[in-house]
Amino acid sequence: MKSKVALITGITGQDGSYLAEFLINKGYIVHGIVRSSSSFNRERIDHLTSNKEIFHNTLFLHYGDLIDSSNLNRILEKAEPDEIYNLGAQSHVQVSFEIPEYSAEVNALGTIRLLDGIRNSSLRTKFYQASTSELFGNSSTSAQNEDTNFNPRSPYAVSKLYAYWIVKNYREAYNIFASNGILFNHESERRGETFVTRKVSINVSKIILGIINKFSLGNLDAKRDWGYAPDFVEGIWKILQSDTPDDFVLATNETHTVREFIEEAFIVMGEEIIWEGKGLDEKGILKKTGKEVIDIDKRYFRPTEVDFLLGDYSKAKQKLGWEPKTTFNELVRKMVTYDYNKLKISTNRNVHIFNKL
Ligand code: NAP
Ligand code: G4F
Repeated sequence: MKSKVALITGITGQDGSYLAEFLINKGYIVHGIVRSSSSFNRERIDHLTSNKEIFHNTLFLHYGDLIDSSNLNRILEKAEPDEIYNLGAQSHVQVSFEIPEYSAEVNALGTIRLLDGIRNSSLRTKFYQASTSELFGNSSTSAQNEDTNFNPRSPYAVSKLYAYWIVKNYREAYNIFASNGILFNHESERRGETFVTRKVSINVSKIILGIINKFSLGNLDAKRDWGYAPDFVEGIWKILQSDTPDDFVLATNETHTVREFIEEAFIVMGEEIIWEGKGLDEKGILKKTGKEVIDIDKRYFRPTEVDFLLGDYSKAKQKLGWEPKTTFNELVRKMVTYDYNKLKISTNRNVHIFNKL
């Protein structure tokens, strides 16, 4: 039987790298779009590209960018995908306040460039759009589902709202199989290092290893519904295996503050953190030693914040048979253990080299 062909934008990112692995294991031929860069930006797919068997037969990389339609059209023509996963994005909420126009260019217009490429071709491809719980903003203090109102609170969220609606419009207007996955936060050992969970797992590990004394954070009271990226990647694939195109929330239906994530990260390392002070003067202190390990820096606060996210994934459970598998505590443990072990190995190596000098 002929293998299915998938095209992934954002293949070098957290989700793109897990999805590439997932699809290759399912027997797909995978094409991925990578951005040209002066330094190496394929670390997350290195294990795939360094496997000759995979790199010669099942994984094909193309230079490209979501801001370049002629290139995207050429890639569509060359790859002839059965499924397109549009995961590429300027995905950092805080950064989107600094580069709002670029964020819209990539996230909003990038999506229409792909959809229009499909519309103007003879391709009968399915299209997945990486929509986000950021669309909800502060619209609801109870669990959010596919019927909850949107109230985007950042240039990132507004750019993703355009993408969400243009997917629905092209589905209705041109009968394109296009679906939105409205995904709540999902994290992993491959999470970008400037997102709060990974920032915490790396810096807690560094503190325990004595590499740094303390680090700074912003709003500790924001609540997020945090899941594990590999679980969510399976849901992304299931969304496109459905008979009809539709929009689905993927979440864990549990919410935790940034503060709780930090507390759990220290627990994994056998430490307890206590909090002293208020607002910008708040400090995180290790109970055993009284050492200050966290302070607050106003640079990390956003002009407009999303205070509360909690997802109701009942529709995905019922229609796709999808459920998250990894609990909050397991997620924190996986991330902290990974970073601690990785840093420990490199610290030992550095000490070894230093001792030899
Ligand atoms: P990520 O790690 O930041 O990866 C983003 C990917 O997009 C990277 O491969 C990046 O390439 C690529 N990219 C950036 N600008 C591009 C451009 N102009 N043209 C083509 N590619 C470009 O993001 P993620 O966490 O995997 O998330 C995947 C998608 O899901 C994103 O669209 C994100 O907005 C959305 N989402 C994520 C979450 C979450 O919690 N992770 C939740 C909801 C929705 P480089 O490697 O070259 O930078
Ligand atoms: O980790 P974050 O930067 O993720 P955020 O803003 O929730 O966005 C992520 O999830 C979205 C889905 O809901 C995706 F669409 C999006 O692409 C991205 O993957 O921040 C989480 C929370 C925020 O409330 C932020 O204010 O953590 C708070 N925070 C506190 N201190 C911090 C920091 N965030 C970051 N990045 N860095 C800090 O020092």
